[in-house]
Amino acid sequence: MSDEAKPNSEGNGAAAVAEPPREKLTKKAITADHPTWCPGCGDFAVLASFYKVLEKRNLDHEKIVTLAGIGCSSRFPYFVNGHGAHFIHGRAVPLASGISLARPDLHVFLFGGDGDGFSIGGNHLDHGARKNINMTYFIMDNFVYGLTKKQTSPTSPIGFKSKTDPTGAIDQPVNPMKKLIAGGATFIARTHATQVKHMMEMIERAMDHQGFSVIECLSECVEFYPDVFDPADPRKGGSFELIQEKKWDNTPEDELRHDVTDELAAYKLAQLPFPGVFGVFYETDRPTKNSLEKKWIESTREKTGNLSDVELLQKTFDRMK
Ligand SMILES: Cc1ncc(C[n+]2csc(CCOP(=O)(O)OP(=O)(O)O)c2C)c(N)n1
Ligand code: SF4
Ligand SMILES: [Mg+2]
Repeated sequence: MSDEAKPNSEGNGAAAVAEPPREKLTKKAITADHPTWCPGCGDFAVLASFYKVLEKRNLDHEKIVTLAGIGCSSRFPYFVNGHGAHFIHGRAVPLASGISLARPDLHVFLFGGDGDGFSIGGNHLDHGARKNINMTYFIMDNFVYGLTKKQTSPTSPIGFKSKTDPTGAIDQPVNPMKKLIAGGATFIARTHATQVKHMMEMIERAMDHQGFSVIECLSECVEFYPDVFDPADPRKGGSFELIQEKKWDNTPEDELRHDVTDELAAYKLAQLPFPGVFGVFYETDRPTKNSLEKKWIESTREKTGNLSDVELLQKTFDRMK
């Protein structure tokens, strides 16, 4: 994990200019439209946690970008006063990748649902992960397609009755943690929308990570799949079991704790039956595409005599004459 916040360590090379003192970023400043989710929807708590993190970390307002695909959860950017876009269903990772690579100085946050991320966008998720493109992707998993009013999603459990499976789902669901580990994501965590403190901690750790960081958050759809996450909610009689991470303190109890850099140990945690455990499953340092591409552009510039983009374009046109 890097000590620096994501965008600044791989900035776009612009010369530093002294800036006037800034006003502190407040929830009021970040709040846009009133959320249109159903009363009680888990997504409200995700939004509240995100506001709190932005406020706490006092990010530069003009550098905050929130992006999303399509779904109830993907309405997220409407409710954040900042740069944002609500893009095509499942295609938010490519959009975020382009923005992240072109503007490494920005904080790129991506929000979406289980359908958007694991179904139609499943392939994009894998490629964003393997390329390790700098962004923080928050997946609000409610085990159902909410916006389109209750179809089976890739995370719906076997037996779930929906409009597409009136007699109960028969297909093996996706295991998000396993998919993300296999895909090559370099920061993978899991949280629950009823646990605001934990959600905030996961968002902060994800945004401090250099690379493709993903958080799966169990966020209840009270309309089409109520109470499904109660087994992990202590207020509803469930248990919210946290991953105990290694402290590397040479104590016997540390032997039993989880090493977040151990891929196989992460798989074992992902294998636990529902509702499983919560926290950071996996984190590794791998060069980001942002940094590799930057090096490649710089070395190409050097080889071409440090010409500007326009000069290079002109040279190409001249060659074609
Ligand atoms: C290309 C395309 N296919 C299908 C749809 C219809 N559609 C919109 S949202 C959605 C699924 C939403 O589910 P999810 O991503 O889990 O979000 P939720 O509403 O549950 O938060 C679907 C199938 C669409 N808008 N575009
Ligand atoms: S339909 Fe479900 S996911 Fe969509 S806003 Fe309502 S409770 Fe939330
Ligand atoms: Mg969903």
